[in-house]
Amino acid sequence: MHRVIDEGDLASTSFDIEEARALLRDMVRARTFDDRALSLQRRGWMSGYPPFRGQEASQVGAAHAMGENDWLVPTYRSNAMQLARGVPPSDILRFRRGHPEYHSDHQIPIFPQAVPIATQTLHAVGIGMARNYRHGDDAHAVLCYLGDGATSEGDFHEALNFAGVFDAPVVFFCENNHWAISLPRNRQTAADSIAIKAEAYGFEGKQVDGNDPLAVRSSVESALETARAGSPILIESLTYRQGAHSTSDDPDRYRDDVDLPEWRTADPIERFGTYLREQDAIDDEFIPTVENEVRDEISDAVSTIEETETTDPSDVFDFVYADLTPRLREQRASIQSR
Ligand SMILES: Cc1ncc(C[n+]2csc(CCOP(=O)(O)OP(=O)(O)O)c2C)c(N)n1
Repeated sequence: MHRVIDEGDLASTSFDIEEARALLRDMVRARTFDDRALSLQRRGWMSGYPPFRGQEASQVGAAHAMGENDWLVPTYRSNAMQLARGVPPSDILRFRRGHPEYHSDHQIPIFPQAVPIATQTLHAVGIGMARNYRHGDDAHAVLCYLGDGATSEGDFHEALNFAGVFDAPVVFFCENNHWAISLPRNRQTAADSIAIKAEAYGFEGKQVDGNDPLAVRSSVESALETARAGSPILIESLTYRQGAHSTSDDPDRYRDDVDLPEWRTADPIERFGTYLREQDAIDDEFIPTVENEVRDEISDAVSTIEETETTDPSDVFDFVYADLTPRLREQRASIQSR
């Protein structure tokens, strides 16, 4: 298990100061995006949003470990990771406004966000197996994001089993944020950890302090090397979902005081920011400056989307049924007559 870096100084780690600053910058950028997305949802700009507050170190640390050619297989919760990987905020906002495709011309190897739980684990193994068939080399690995709740789905077990048997170069990056909507981690599995599950499929599983971006980055970097060399691996990143599951959820209904050690629930930005200030790696202006830049970036994205959007509300009827049911036909007609 990678421990929290709480003593010694940055110079004694393998991280240079610029990289440490870049990690903090991307964490602050992600949080500023998250806050803004929540307020946009509250004013009806998009129908729903799943916040990731508290999980920035875990996601940004993992994104920073990825090589240019590594595939990212994300979910609805991994927006911090996608931003840090280079997906423009405007693409994520557009997606949440109902546009299924990313529109920018960026060339990042990335799958669409999965919303059905754990289905993406099978897609990730498929990408990994395709790499083996096509190249048989160590060109790239696949990083597959999933939540703790996904580990109870059959797809998860099928994916890990196939990955083990077919040497799929996949890092299963399980972000254990301790909740699957209202279900706490201790009701998700009776196993001591999620990482231990990898053993049943014949490969390594490890835990990392998901609130420490340096630890996550280092852990994922070595996992990606393992995967590129032909062995899957499971990482359980221990973090905490500070907010609601989504904008349709009220966590006060199912959780009171947090019964977890402080290192697990500590705010990752406060913690890493304090650490970098103590190391004289940043000054007091660093975080507010990033926040202001990102607020401007998102305001521009929102204006551009509003100016260029061509959504027709009746599109929602087009992609589920080949033949609409009578009731849905009526609803579509009613929207079109407005
Ligand atoms: C196959 C499937 N079953 C149920 C749901 C409803 N659902 C949405 S999120 C969620 C909980 C997922 O929890 P976890 O995997 O821990 O991820 P987190 O939301 O905490 O990131 C559930 C059950 C779904 N989206 N897909």
